[in-house]
Amino acid sequence: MTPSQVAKLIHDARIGRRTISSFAEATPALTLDTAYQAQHAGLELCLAEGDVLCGYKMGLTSRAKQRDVNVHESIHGYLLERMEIPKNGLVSTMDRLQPRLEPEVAVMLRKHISGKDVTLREVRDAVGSAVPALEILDSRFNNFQFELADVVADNTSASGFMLGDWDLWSRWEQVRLMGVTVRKNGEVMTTGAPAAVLGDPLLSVLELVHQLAKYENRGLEAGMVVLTGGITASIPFQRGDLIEVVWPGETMSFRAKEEEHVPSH
Ligand code: OOG
Ligand code: MG
Repeated sequence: MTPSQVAKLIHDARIGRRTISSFAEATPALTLDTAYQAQHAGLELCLAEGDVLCGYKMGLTSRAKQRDVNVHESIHGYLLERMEIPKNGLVSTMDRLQPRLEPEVAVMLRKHISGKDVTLREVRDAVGSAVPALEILDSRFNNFQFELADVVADNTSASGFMLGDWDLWSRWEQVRLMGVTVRKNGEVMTTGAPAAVLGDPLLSVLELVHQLAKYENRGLEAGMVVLTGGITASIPFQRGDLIEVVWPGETMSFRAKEEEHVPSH
C-alpha cells in the first residue's frame, strides 16, 4: 500500500465510523517514514475539505502512556481547529467510536521555531504560555490494538482537545511536580504529575521540533498549540459520563453528550 492509499483508508474509516485492522501487521515493510508520509497525506485530505491546521501533539511521552498501548516510542500528530472543544461543555460521542481521555499540559508558541539542532533554551524562549489541557483520543483500530506505524498513520489517535485558562507558564518550575487528578462520575480514576512527561513537558516540545524537522521538514509557527502528551494512562468514557480533570488552580470538565435518538424511518 502507498502512503496515500493508507491515508484514504483511514480517512474513510473515520468518516464511516468503522474500525480497520492493523496494516502494519499486514505490511511489515511499512516504515516510520512511510507512516509519517501517510499521516501527512491524511492532513492534506482534511485541508482539502476545509480544515485548518492549528498545532501539533506529542504522544507516548510518558511510561504510563507507552504501557497503555504497548508502543514504546514517542510520536507526533497534527491538530485541526475543529478538534478544539469548548471548555466545560458537552462532548459528542456520536462521531467517536471508542473515546478515551487523557490529562496533558499544552503550550502556545509566540514565535516560529524549527530545526533539528534547536536547543531547550530556544524552545523555552519560543513558548509564550502554557495551560492545563485534556485530549480526547479515538482510534481506527479496535480497542487501540495497533503497531507503531498504524498509530502514526492514524494521526496518533487525535480526536479532540480542550484548553484550560490557568497560567502554568509563570510557575513552570513548580508545574512538574503538581498533582493532577482525573475523575469519572465523581470517582478518582487516576492521578499524576507533569514530570511523567519526559521529566519536563518542555522536553516534549523540543522532541516535537526535532521530529518535525526530521520527518516533515517544517517547524512550529507563532500562535500554534502543542499538546505535550498524556501524563497518565488514558481513561475510556461513554455517553452520559462526567469527566473532571482537577489541577490545583483549575478544574476542567465535560459531559459526554447523550445523543438524541434519531429514528431511522
Ligand atoms: C496514541 C496517542 C498517544 C499521548 O498523549 O500519549 C497520545 C494512543 O494512545 O492512542 O496522544
Ligand atoms: Mg495525547
